[in-house]
Amino acid sequence: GVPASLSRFRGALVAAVLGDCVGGEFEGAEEVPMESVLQHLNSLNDETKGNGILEYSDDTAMARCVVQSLLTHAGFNEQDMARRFSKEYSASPGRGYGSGVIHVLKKLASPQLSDVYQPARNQFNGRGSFGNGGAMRASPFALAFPDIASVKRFARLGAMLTHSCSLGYNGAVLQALAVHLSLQGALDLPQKFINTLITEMEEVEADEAARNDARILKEAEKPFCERLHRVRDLMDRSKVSIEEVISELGNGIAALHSVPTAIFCVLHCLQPQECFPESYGGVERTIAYSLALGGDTDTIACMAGAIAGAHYGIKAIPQTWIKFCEGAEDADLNAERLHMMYHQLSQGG
Ligand code: R7I
Ligand code: MG
Ligand code: MG
Repeated sequence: GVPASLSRFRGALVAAVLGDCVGGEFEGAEEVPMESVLQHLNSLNDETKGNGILEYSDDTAMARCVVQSLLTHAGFNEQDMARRFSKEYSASPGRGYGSGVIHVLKKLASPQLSDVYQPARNQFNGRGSFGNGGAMRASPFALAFPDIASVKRFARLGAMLTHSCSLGYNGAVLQALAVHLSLQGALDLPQKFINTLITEMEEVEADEAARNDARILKEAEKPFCERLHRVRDLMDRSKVSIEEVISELGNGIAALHSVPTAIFCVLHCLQPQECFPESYGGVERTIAYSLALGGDTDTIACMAGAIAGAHYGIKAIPQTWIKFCEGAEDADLNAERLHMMYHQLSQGG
């Protein structure tokens, strides 16, 4: 496909919603047999049902706020984005938010608040959250800004509104970078794709705050780089079991245990495999595989969906799945608007 084509934008934003909606079924499950996954996904082909019956969760609710804010201001505005997060939460608090982040969202509603980054800094005894809530909504930054420096900068700031620990916001940077590269067609060369991510994250994690957090939390010196090396090692192997993926990369609610995992899901599913029906295209394989890992399935499938959707484009997404998932058609319309913003910014330099 053509780099940064409309089809890629639509694929990215729609597949993220699908991953969230269909992944909700298995969130928190310890073991998910592929058979159950395929059965669940097969039920989406029942044409007598549909009409948005699978609801989206916090992942999509917050991503929609990011999209609306970026479009309204033709760029990043932290006050506005923070206000949208808190409004969305108070309008629909039952979307499955993390138990820590709801305190931030409540504080962000206060009109007296002068520093919108402050509530996030107070989380978890002042170190900030390392949950994947920043990363799960980071994809739209890659669809709004054509230049890689802006993608990194604004994905980080957007995440810091709720996640001030570097292990949280750097997960958002990594997710946005993966979508950014995928939009350019970088997954045509998977080795180069992972190497580029490692090179970029080397620079991101050289930061003083990141080194400090890694030391305090007893992680590797550059935690995301270390995980990306594990992704590269697993990619090179001919057979990898689900158990190995979970033990090497994780499937949990921490950004460190889910963003590299989502990237692996995409890479692992680039080729057809025996465990999937022959009719499955790349987006279906990627989402199915993400669910079969269990754990934080909605979020891993949402992030993997965005990266895969940017690679395969909207043609790879079954229309019946779109019909079943709340917010998927909205995402398709928003993708068109983001595509316009991206190309306007890239012409403006
Ligand atoms: O990161 P967050 O928005 O949660 C996102 C997840 C996704 O899976 C969504 O689909 C939804 O289900 O929730 O919310 P946070 O509350 O910031 O973080 C999530 C959880 O990670 C917290 O409730 C904690 O259990 C854990 N956590 C931490 N635990 C100890 N110390 C996050 N940061 C810390 C920490 O610093
Ligand atoms: Mg969720
Ligand atoms: Mg989740």
